[in-house]
Amino acid sequence: MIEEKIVNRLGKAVADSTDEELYDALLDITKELIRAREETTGNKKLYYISAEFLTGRQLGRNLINLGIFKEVRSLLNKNGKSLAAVEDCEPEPSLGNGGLGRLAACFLDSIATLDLPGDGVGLRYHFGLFKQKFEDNRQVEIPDQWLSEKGWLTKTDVTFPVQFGDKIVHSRMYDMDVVGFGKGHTKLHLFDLDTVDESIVKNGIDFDKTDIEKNLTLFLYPDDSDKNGQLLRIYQQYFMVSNAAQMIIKEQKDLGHDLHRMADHVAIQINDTHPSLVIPELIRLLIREGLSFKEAAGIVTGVCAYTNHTILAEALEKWPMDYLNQVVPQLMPIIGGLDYAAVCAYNDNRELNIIDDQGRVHMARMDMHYSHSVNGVAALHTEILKNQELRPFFNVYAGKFNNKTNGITFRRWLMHSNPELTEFITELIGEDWKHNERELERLMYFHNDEGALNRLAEIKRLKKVQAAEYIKEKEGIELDPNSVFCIHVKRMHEYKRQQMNALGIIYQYQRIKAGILPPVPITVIFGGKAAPAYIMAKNVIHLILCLQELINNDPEVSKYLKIVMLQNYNIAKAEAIIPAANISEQISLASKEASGTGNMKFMLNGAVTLGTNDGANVEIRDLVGLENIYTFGCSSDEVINLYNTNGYHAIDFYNRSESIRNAVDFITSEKMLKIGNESMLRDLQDNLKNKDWFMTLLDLESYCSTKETAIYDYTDRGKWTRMMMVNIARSGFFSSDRTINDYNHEIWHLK
Ligand code: 26V
Repeated sequence: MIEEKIVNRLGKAVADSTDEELYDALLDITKELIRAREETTGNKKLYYISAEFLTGRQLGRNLINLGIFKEVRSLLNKNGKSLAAVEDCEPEPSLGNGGLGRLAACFLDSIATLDLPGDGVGLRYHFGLFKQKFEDNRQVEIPDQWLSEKGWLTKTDVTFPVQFGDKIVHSRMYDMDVVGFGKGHTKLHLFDLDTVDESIVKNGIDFDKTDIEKNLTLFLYPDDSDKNGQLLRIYQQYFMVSNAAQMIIKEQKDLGHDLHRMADHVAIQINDTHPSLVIPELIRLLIREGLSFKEAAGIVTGVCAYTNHTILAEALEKWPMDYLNQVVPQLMPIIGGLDYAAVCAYNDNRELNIIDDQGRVHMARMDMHYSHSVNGVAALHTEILKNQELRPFFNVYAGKFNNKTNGITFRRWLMHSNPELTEFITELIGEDWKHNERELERLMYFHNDEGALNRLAEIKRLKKVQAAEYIKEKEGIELDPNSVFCIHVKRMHEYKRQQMNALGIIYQYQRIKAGILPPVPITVIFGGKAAPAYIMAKNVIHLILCLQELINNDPEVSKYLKIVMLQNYNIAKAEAIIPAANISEQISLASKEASGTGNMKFMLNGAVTLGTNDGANVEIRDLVGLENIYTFGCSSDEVINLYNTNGYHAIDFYNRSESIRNAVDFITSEKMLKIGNESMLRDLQDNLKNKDWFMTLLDLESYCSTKETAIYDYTDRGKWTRMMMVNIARSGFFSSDRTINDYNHEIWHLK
């Protein structure tokens, strides 16, 4: 049937068509098949509002969820074509920046799969985050031209008026179908403005920040280092939530639901603080519909739930009142009223005020007062929220706090990215795990079975060969599949401590130079973008790229050590390399990584975690046992105590340890200065010695010695493959289907 449809559409045989033509045809056919499926409905509907949806490419995902991936693949093969090559024609939507956005995409996949009525709501950014290029060993940002005439997004006639001060703009809604695995069909609604003008972007990613009608949805997280940048962020956020709120009210009215009973029919999940203005906006609209302020505030509290994704102070948004006054004056009386009610209720406890003494509006505080649920994203993270960061709120709202440990969709992160392992697992334990991931536990029967372990090792080796080919093609760097692959991919941030991995590389380099060789050659793969204004993160990229140049071109060292920093790390690259990992680097400063989700993807693909006791690593450790993970470094309690007592001084660690000194000094050695930029490398080095806010040197020695143990163990094939099998067997807990079930049963109560 599909072959016939393709031929009809293209007017020629599959074998005579180009990959682009086949992609275009499959796009249309797949969309048709999804639309033939009824949309999931129910008495209560969820709206998942998020500034980011890092959906990744859709063709493969949709074919898997429709259950026709294999058929299409063999149809193409039969005609001398490759589905992978066809999939490669799809531009990847650039609608997210990291874990928070990818989580939202996994959640949509699970919501549809569980056949729950729930849609995503966000923005249609023309150039997304930005595209990362490396020039002169530095990150350069350019617009990501991911949008095309034809794609998965469908332009609709739906439009809402949105008021910006004394101006009214008219939105346009675009929809993407989200098809579930087996059943379910929901939507992602992305709003835009027809007047946005891509031609105002000049010199990389610069543009006039004042012209809102032309710039509103150009970029995700436009630079906010000046006032106009911050105003633009508020414009974007309000535009997103005003559209969401108007759409929700319209849908409720269309269904004939009584707005007084909205909490019975609507759940809103606020994904971090970017959508927080939905609270006052929905209250404002309900008042316009004739409800009192008090009733409206009560209803909105019953509807809304807030997820916190970070304890980093700089990411907890607070907007100056006069900025809000300029962009959304209509919300100010509401926000003032909400603050007043909260202040009265809590006896002027200033820690609980929404508006602080400096006239700044704290978004997370508004969320906590006016949501019925507040959740963290991993067990440890939720405990830290309750006992430290949000303690004053926990004291008054203990019942609102709950944990929802993150998850990932196994459809993309195993079935699509690793079909070989998928087949093998199915051979061993049957198909049931695809619908109930906890069934992977059955793999424990095979964790001492030599035949099964050998097959597992062969598959890993195959994925390494494929990844090496991919990297050769995309980055021009040759890798040895017999080396141990250590992979460290995530946003560039000091708390994630890519700089610690780089110092570990220097330590290895110096040992090789001194004639102490590792038991197996080592490959370290990095990937990640730095925020354009985050100077120190860019310096870390520079350090890694300089090390890559130095080490890969040193014939004496490169036999034992190779470095790759992937350009423009994205979902497609993640899918190509994660299945090839032996060691999953999860080395954040304990307490700072709320959860991490990459750690789960690696585990599922049979990598062993090398990590701190942070975020979901703690839950991975508890599931696999200490003998199947490598943990190191200070605990979150110790780290929090160091912060509270000002007890950490990087320079003491530098002075006390010769190996730390040697590694840090090397950053500005003659060899490095020949390759890199002196001031960037020196700033990074000074920072490590004198500030090091994220305590790199604190855990450096413990990191290097633990990594040495892991690499040594890797040479014991029996031991290592057993660890791989245990990791895969215990990963079922991290399915986003489990996470979404928990959200549904404990927060949303849909169906
Ligand atoms: C905040 C801000 C504020 C300033 C402007 C740019 C910007 C961009 C993003 C954010 C939110 C950061 C929160 C975040 O991405 N958290 C990550 O969420 C993942 C999913 O829960 C979790 O696995 C990661 O550990 C956590 O870092």
